[in-house]
Amino acid sequence: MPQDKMEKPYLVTCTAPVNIAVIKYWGKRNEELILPINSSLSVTLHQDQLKTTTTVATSKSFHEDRLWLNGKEEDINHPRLQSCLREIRRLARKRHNDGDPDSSDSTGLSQKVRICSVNNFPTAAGLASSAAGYACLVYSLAQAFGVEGELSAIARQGSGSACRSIYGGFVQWIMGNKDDGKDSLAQQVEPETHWPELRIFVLVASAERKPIGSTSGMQTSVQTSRLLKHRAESVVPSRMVEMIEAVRRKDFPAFAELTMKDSNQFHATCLDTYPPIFYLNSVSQQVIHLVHRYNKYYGETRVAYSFDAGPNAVIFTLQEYASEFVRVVQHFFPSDTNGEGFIKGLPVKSATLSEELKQGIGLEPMPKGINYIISTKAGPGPRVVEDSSQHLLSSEGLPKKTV
Ligand code: 2P0
Repeated sequence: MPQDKMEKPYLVTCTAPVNIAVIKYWGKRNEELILPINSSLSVTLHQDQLKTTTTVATSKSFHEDRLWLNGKEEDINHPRLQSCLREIRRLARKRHNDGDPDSSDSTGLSQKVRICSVNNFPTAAGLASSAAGYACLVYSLAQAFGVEGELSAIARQGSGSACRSIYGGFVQWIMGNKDDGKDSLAQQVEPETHWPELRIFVLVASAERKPIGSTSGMQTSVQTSRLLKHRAESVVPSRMVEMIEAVRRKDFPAFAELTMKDSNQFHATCLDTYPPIFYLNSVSQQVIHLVHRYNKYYGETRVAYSFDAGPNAVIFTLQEYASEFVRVVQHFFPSDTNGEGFIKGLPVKSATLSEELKQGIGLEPMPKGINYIISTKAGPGPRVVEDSSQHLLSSEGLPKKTV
């Protein structure tokens, strides 16, 4: 082969999901290895609605590693990205040295990579884009380098919450106690098929960048909040046990109450941080009131909310209550686009609201408080995309025009 002839790259494309924690991770005991101060538990959201897609290309002709995110070339020398690349290459080398005949050949191991990644939702809108992003990166690199096995500890080194996006359904991140982090791993508690009646709605209040990123926010919390220390040591361990039980039993009221209490305590630790951190806004507060008044009206817990490092609410409910509650949201957050386009994702049946229910809730409507709703459910973990027309990189290893 002539020197200047480009060797066609090997391409692999994967997708990975977003996850929403119902027992929150907030605070690290080791910044570099990303080891948390408490365990956490999340629900993986369905990729039909929210996902990251990543293509990894390898070729002998590439002279350097390169990265494109949402259509823009980015610096590949980001320390966390480098940790993930280094760990995958280490595992691939180990597999090769152990003599696995299916592993990449030694020339494959030294090849440079090109990575191209896109989200189908706004980045940094508080929708855990780093979780889906790093889970997808690590899963795709593992495919490209022929690495199998435990990937959550590698994804964790990209972004803590990313380790939970390596699995579908209900997932716990066990904090571990080793200094090297080898026991700080994600584990599936139940698969996505376990609780088909569970419905999830993301109420998108704002698509703006969050004011304080999670990484620096949780650093300040660890340094200044005694409430966070109390939470990690004395609250979360028993909550994890109760939450796992509630999920296993499909006990919605128990699941819902723990979810709301844990979200509230996370935001309380943000307020206990000095200087304080505010992620909730007036729309978030209205959603909290709405959920509690709705549950009170029926005299049982039918709906729960959870908020991450931003003002968007994630609503959990059961299929039988879903259409009425969405109508309630539309009534109390009237919007210009209240009809077509307001609800994206899984269809929601129409429902009528009684005057009694509206009056029972008794809140002042907040026009345009919510931009749109993403209607979804629990979903599976990362997947390989078999259709080669879906690669984000061309056969020359450059982003396709559509990316
Ligand atoms: C969680 N969050 O458990 C919590 C709840 C936000 C609130 O994990 O520094 O982006 O990359 O490990 O994972 C957000 O933090 O932070 C987060 P790093 P990450 O989902």
